[in-house]
Amino acid sequence: MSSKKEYNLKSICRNFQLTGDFLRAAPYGSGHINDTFEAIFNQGGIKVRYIVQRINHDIFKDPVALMDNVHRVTSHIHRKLSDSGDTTRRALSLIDAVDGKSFFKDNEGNFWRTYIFVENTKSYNIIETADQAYQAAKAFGDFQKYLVDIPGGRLNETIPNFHNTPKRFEAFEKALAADSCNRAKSAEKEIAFALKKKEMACTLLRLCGEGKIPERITHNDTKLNNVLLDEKTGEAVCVIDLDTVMPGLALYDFGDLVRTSTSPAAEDEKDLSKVKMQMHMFEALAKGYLSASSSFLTKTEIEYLPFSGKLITFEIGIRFLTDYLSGDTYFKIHRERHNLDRCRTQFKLVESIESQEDKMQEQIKNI
Ligand code: ADP
Ligand code: GN1
Ligand code: MG
Repeated sequence: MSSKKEYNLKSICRNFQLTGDFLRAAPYGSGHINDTFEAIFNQGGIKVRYIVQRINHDIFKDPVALMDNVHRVTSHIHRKLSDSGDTTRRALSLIDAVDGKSFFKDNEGNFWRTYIFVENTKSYNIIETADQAYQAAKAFGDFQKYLVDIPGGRLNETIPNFHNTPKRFEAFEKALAADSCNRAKSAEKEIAFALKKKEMACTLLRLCGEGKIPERITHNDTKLNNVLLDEKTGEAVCVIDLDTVMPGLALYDFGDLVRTSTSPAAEDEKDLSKVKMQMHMFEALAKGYLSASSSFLTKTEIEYLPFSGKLITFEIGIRFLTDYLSGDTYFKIHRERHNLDRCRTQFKLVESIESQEDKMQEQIKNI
């Protein structure tokens, strides 16, 4: 859903422990879920930026539990990085609200949070070089590694069944049966594609049920623009967008990296001939991810790395299609049929991965 609502950022910022004079704030980034702003303050003659976000509470039903996770995860990683001298660039840092909480709830029931702005970095919507793929995958691998020993018990599930592909498929079938916006006719090819591939949906959950792959703490939204790379050196600096950090499967994270970091086309590219899984990007992703995670991954997890790319791309494709059929109530859209365009690129990529799966498997063996 596109959100056009205006907020008084100056007054929202007053509720956080921010020093200096508020100068201005403006929408920032290209996330599909939250409302993100950069807020600029004058601190002793220097302009300092913050990221101020309104949590989408239609999607995240329990923002307090979510912020509890974010607080635990960021504090834990800060402790691990405490000797680096660079903690506030290497991990997200929350600015407390005036009352000491990690969020502020406004009169309309909106939940807000503020982060230190991680400067001199860039986030990419489209992968450009193999080194970026390596860096991004290494960063998410390190992220999983840091969280292996997070204290305090199981993290809250901020969206239950987030990567439960069979449940995602059921939701698609329901939206199709209802066809509440009369859109199924305009997506016949995509619907047929999804129905034909239904079978693969349950693979990872089955392996998990059989005890072949374990539950871990995972990020669950590892798309390329959720990691900030140093704008000069290109090194991965900071993993962001922690709303979905919760118990999950390591393969969900690797799969979403394959989805977002192997094709040279945008997620919503209309020219499908541009959409393809590029082997050299996959190789870089696998090397980067395994450089951080090979110490803890099981044999089966490693074996299913190529498959995970296909599955997660299929899953997100189904989610875009479901949202298109249901009238675009979940993902922000910026043009007509935006979700259908996004679905098409995903399904094209599924085909591309499928046609190269054997080679991808070979690649993993070589690494
Ligand atoms: P969404 O859940 O809507 O995707 P994100 O948390 O990913 O929201 O933030 C949206 C964008 O804002 C990111 O893609 C990134 O470009 C930018 N961003 C978020 N947090 C920071 C930060 N602490 N420093 C710099 N940029 C950030
Ligand atoms: C959303 O928040 P953002 O834009 O990083 C979505 C992901 C999808 C992604 C598709 C909470 O991610 O699951 O893979 O869009 N996040 C949520 O681009 O649903
Ligand atoms: Mg994001």
